[in-house]
Amino acid sequence: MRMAGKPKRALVTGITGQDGSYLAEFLLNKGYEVHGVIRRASTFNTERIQHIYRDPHDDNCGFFLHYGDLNDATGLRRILHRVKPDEVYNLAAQSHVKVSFEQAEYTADTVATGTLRLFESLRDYIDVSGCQVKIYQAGSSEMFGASPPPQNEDTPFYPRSPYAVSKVAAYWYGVNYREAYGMFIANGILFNHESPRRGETFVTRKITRAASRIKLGLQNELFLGNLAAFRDWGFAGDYVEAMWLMLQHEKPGDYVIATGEAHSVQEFVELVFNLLELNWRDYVKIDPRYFRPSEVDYLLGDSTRARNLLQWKPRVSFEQLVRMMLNHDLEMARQEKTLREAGHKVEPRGVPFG
Ligand code: NAP
Ligand code: G4F
Repeated sequence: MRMAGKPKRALVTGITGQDGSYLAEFLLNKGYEVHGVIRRASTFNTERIQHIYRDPHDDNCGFFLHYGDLNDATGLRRILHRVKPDEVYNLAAQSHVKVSFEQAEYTADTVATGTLRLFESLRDYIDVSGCQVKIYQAGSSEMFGASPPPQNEDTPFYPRSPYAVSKVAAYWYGVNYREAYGMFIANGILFNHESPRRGETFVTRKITRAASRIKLGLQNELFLGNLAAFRDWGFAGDYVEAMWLMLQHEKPGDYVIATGEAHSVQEFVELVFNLLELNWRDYVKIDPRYFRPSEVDYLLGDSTRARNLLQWKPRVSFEQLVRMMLNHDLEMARQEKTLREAGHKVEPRGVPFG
């Protein structure tokens, strides 16, 4: 139990990811002490949290990072005992659906068994310390897979990738640990959410990034896979608020978080290129390499439960989201162009592989 006047303490796995960075910002703004789990990497992987990083030597720092990995139970246990969190947000995952077909075992080990490791560590920590801990588990609309839209909490799961199967396992570990041990575990079933911080190999960011570079003459084509799939795309900043709200509710539950509006990948492409006054058909080429062995055709969420019980609703519309991402990537492309024109040898960040 936290002493009166002390800030609440949150532990976030996956803090270096898109959602982790927005959630950390959100919790810091609410006055939380935030602890994040980061993986050791040979290059910096903290770009998304650079702007909120605080030197641990400063008084009242309030933001701390710990090396850890969902594949390393001993380290997780140590972090729990050191941090003594009030709330744990499990966002860490190998989160790319297409990659999960190439690295199925690794994906299962991180997404399914990794979640189990964390829950087991938490179970023991709660038992030994006597402390209450509220836990958020990052579930996905991919779990619905081939179930027809609209999907809500009562829709059967029909996963279509190793990633989705692993998320279903993690979801059921959450339900089971809630029922077996009385742990406060909330499963968020979040539909696709994007932002200027979205990983560059997810389709939305791949499109806004490439279209911006095409507009400025830095590249002249964009290779994509299946344009016919429909997704319910929202803004990541809105969705992290829902994660927090789930843990403020008196009872743990499972919640769909979605906008209730679906668009095809082709519609996303058309809107982006139209905003840039370009004809997408002149630049977009289909490369079967980006097709998935089994696809999820249509995701459209019904988030009535979250809207009623958590008073959550999305604030950013589809078009606002596209414009936000495009403005960011246009600015990046402008900076790249300026450097090139000044004679600097500049490579685009990363390789367009995904
Ligand atoms: P993301 O940008 O891919 O971030 C994933 C995070 O997990 C990164 O911080 C990554 O660290 C970390 N990670 C990966 N493997 C790990 C491991 N073995 N141990 C510890 N950390 C590990 O994903 P996101 O979009 O923020 O999504 C957050 C969570 O929500 C994920 O669980 C994802 O599956 C789920 N989700 C996302 C969406 C969406 O539309 N964004 C929708 C539904 C559910 P590095 O930075 O070192 O790679
Ligand atoms: O952007 P995507 O890779 O996201 P996907 O597969 O929907 O998964 C994302 O959302 C899930 C929630 O529903 C999360 F759980 C998961 O972690 C991740 O964040 O692909 C969206 C659609 C797919 O139908 C894909 O086949 O876009 C299609 N697509 C077409 N061309 C492409 C491409 N996807 C990618 N990544 N790259 C392409 O070139």
